[in-house]
Amino acid sequence: MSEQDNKLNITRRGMLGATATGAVLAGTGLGSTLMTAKQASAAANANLEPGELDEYYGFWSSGQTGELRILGFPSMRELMRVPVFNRCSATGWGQTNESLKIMTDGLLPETKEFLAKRGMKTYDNGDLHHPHMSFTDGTYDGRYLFMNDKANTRVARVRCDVMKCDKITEIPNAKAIHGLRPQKFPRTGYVFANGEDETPLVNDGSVLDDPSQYVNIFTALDGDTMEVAWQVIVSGNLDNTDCDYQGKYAYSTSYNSEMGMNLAEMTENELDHVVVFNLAEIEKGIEAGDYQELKGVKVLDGRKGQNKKYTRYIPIPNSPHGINTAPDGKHVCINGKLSPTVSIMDVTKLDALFESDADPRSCIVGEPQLGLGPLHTAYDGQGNAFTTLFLDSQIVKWNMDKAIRAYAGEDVDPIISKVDVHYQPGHNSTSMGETKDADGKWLISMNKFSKDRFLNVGPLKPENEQLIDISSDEMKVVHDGPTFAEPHDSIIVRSDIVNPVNVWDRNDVTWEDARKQAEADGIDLEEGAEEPIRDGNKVRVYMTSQAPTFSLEKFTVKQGDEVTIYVTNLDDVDDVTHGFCLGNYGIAFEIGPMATASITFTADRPGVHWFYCQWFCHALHMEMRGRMLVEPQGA
Ligand code: CUK
Ligand code: CUA
Repeated sequence: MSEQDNKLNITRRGMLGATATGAVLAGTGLGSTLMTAKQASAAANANLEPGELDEYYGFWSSGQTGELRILGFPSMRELMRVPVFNRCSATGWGQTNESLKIMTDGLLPETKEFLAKRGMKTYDNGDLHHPHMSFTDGTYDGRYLFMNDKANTRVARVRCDVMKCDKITEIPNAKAIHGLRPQKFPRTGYVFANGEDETPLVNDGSVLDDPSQYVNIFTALDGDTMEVAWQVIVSGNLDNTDCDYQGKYAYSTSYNSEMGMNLAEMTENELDHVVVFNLAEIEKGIEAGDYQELKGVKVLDGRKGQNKKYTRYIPIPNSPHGINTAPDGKHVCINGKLSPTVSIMDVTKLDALFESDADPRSCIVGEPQLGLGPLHTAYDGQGNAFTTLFLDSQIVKWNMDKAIRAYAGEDVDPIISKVDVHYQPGHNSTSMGETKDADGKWLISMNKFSKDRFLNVGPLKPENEQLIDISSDEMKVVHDGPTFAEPHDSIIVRSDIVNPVNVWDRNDVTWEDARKQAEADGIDLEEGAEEPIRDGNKVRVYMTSQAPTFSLEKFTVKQGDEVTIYVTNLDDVDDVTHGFCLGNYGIAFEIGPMATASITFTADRPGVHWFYCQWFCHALHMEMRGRMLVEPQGA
């Protein structure tokens, strides 16, 4: 669509929508008082006509579900679920050799051993809070999405060309990766990841109930290789993290500066802190050899009181949670959680902290009181900030410049307006809001409780994600979106930045191992083989799929054989995905257009076993099936 078509389309949609909304409201007699024309037209744009496409992609985490979700935004239509740390019945994620390679390659040797004893190859669960896209020059570049697993201390990457996870790295030495952000400038670059839970640095049981010997770990990964670049030991539990637009600093909120082990101890201090990481100094420290090597990673000491140039600790009230860099490239909001304040940090004042040992609080230039339970802040790119108030169940819109002037003594009120949300918001996100291209159109409030907002589905309720029009000072809730457990965070990315392919490239690395094995067997993956290749008790079955048939209508193996089935989908056609489901063997997976997928299992059930295509692909989809004949042992 040309830009002009796009404009025309939006105008037409806006006008039609506004008329329709107006008519409905006129019937209630409330039309003019409830909505301004501008708001009505924005609301209409959120409800797309059938066939219309969204202006943004939304990338959503899913908390303890462990997957990434893709939404069309602002329609809030869920478009796709991308399995990452979880298992997926539809796609075979966690079953296919290709996905297992991704899920296991980056595990620590000790974890592989621990899991093997439980008969597992990888963890079954994950807790994915923070999805963020790779950056170039301060804005999204459409290459990758990075995300954390708090449950099992991992960081994963999703390729934006195919929207599949391609790397998962378990982080050594740290525990419970929580806050995560990619480097904004000059590019990603580093991916910063916070270890939330404190443990002994060498956690082998030699130190147990002696919290004085516990530490926390901040990790920088290389976003290109997904290997750990370095780690820094810090004091206090690391919560959320962000970084500047200059490529000089990363910073993490830290609650529990007390290093307490229970609630009373953890919340004793009025002030906790933000830890600032000086990237250049850390790199110099590594070059100078000022580190210890632990589990193959260079670990520097950045604890409080070390007086080294790696870190600075800035006192912040009280158990701060979210930390968000503003699109102005200068200010950072630190959300007080137990304090009704948000602290504004000026990144241009950080150099002085490291160079002259200035008072750490000298970089705080504003600290407005906004309401109860500030957790996260988003931006409109016009100098305004939007902060979630968990306890007040509100979003507050406020002006950063006014907050800074008020802190300097001027009599100005930074608060512009508040809107009720339903209920208890955690994260919020604005369109392009965590980049220098924040556009100030939409805000999503990710509310932890929905209570009475939807039909009752039993004691476990969905969450409620509310779409808010922020194009004027008065914020307007225009849509309620129920979601299953438990997205924490989201990003909203202009659709022109994300350009996935429709069909896989046959040279994709995903099935490199399958390709090598086929070559060794003298088989072309794209041709398949008429008979299984036998190699002792290992049997390899190569087939292709083309709607509505598999290239093999049957194959024979022996009971006890270790069977690997490779399926290559030759349908070079948009949206023709096939599936391979082997009945009563617990086997099922997806094969995208022009992809290869494979699975390995022991054929320990003799008899006739049907396999079928489990992805509706053709009018004769039901007929797309075949038999695996398993000869009984000793036959
Ligand atoms: S944390 Cu969940 S509401 Cu894990 Cu991003 Cu703040
Ligand atoms: Cu192939 Cu259904």
